[in-house]
Amino acid sequence: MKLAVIGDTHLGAKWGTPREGDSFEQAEEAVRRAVEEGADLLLLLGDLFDTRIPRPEVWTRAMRIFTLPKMGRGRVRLVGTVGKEEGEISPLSLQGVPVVSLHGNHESRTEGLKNPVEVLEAAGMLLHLHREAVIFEGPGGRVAVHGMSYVPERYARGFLQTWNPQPVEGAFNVLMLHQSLGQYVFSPEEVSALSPEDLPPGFDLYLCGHIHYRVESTLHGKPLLFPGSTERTQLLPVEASNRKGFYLVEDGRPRFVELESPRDFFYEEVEAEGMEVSLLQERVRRRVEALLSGERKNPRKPPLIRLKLKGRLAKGRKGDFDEASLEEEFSDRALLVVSKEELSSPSEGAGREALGRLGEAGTLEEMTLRLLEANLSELGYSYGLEARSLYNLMLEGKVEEVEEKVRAFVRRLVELELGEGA
Ligand SMILES: [Mn+2]
Repeated sequence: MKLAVIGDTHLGAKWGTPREGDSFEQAEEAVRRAVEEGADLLLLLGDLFDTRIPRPEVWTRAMRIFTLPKMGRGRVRLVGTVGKEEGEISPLSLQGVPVVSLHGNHESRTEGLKNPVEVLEAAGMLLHLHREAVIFEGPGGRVAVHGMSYVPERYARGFLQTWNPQPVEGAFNVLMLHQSLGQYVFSPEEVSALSPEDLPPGFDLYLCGHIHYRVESTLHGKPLLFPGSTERTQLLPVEASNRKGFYLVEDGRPRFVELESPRDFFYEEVEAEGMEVSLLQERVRRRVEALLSGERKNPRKPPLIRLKLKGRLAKGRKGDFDEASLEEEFSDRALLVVSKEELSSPSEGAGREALGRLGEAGTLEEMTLRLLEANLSELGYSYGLEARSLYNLMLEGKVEEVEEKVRAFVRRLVELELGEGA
C-alpha cells in the first residue's frame, strides 16, 4: 500500500498580501501529485487551514483541493475503527482515495465547538482523528492509522498516556501527531512537553505535523517523519535550504517528493559593520540584483528574499536605512524583507546595544515600557491592549483599571479565538 503524507498546508495564509495564492497552489500540487502517484491513502497532519474560522473565499478554494482525491482511483476499504463510531463516518469520505486528517493548533477550538477539519469530515471529504484509529484494507494488506490531533503542550503528555494507542495486529501501524517533539520545535523559544521517546513503540511509521521544516529521523527503529509545511510561513534560515514537499511511503520506505510551485526563498545576512548608510543601501541593492540574476529553481514567481543586516553603522542612525524604498524598488521582481534587528548605530552605547531591541530607550521607565510592548507584540495580538496606556495606569497606581483592561482583552481574545504559536 502506498501512503502520501502531507504536512501543514495553512490554507489562507498571507491573505491579502502578494503571497495569498501560495498556500493554495502548493497544497493543490501536493494533493494532486499524491493522487497521480497512485497513493492509496492521503494522511494530513493538521493545520490544513491557517485560521480556525476560515472565510468563504478560503473555503471555496480549499474545497476544490479536497475534491481531488475523490476523483482518484480508490483501492482500499475501511475494515474497522478504534474509538471512532463507524456511524459518524460518511460513505462519501471512503470514495476515491480516502483522506485521514488531524487538526492542528491553527484549527483548534474550545471543547464543544466544531473545527474546520470536522466540517470537512461532515462534508464527506475526509476522516478526522483525535485519539482514534481507522483501519483500511487494500493492496498488500492492512493499514491502521492512529492519530491524536493537537492539544496544548501542557496536556500533550497526559493526553497521549490516557489515549494509550496500541498497534493493531496484522496491520502496518501509523502513529500521527501535531506537536513539538523534543528538539523538533516550532520556534526556538518553545519547550516540548513530549520527546520522541515518549511515543509508544510497536508502530511501523511515526508522523508529526506542526514543525514547518522537513526532518527525517528514526524512532524505535522505524521512520519518524516531519514533512514540514507546504507553505513558507516562517522565513527561517532553515527554510531557505530546505525544499518544500510531501512524503510517499511504500513498503515502509519513505520518499520525499519536492514541490515545483513554491517560490524561491533566499535568506542572507549582510555585513554592515563600519559602513555608511548610503553604501549599505547600495550593497543591499547589489545583493538583491545578484540573487535575482543567479540560479533559480522557480523563475515563474518573484522570489522571497530576506536580508538580515548585521553590525554597527559608521555614523547616523539605523532608522536612516530606507528599507521601504528598496522593497518598493524591487516589488515587481521580488518580495523583499529587510530586517534590522541586528543593525546598530554609534549613537547607541555599548551597554545599551546589548539590550538589543530596547533601542534608544533613555530611562528605566522607557525600557520597561519597551519590554512590555515587545512582549505584547510577540504575542502577535494587541487588540485593545495598548502597552503605553497600561503602563501609565500602573505608574499612577490604578491597578483596578489595568485589571479591567486585561480582563476585557482576554474576553476579546476568547471571542476572536485567536491561536497559539504555529
Ligand atoms: Mn503549522
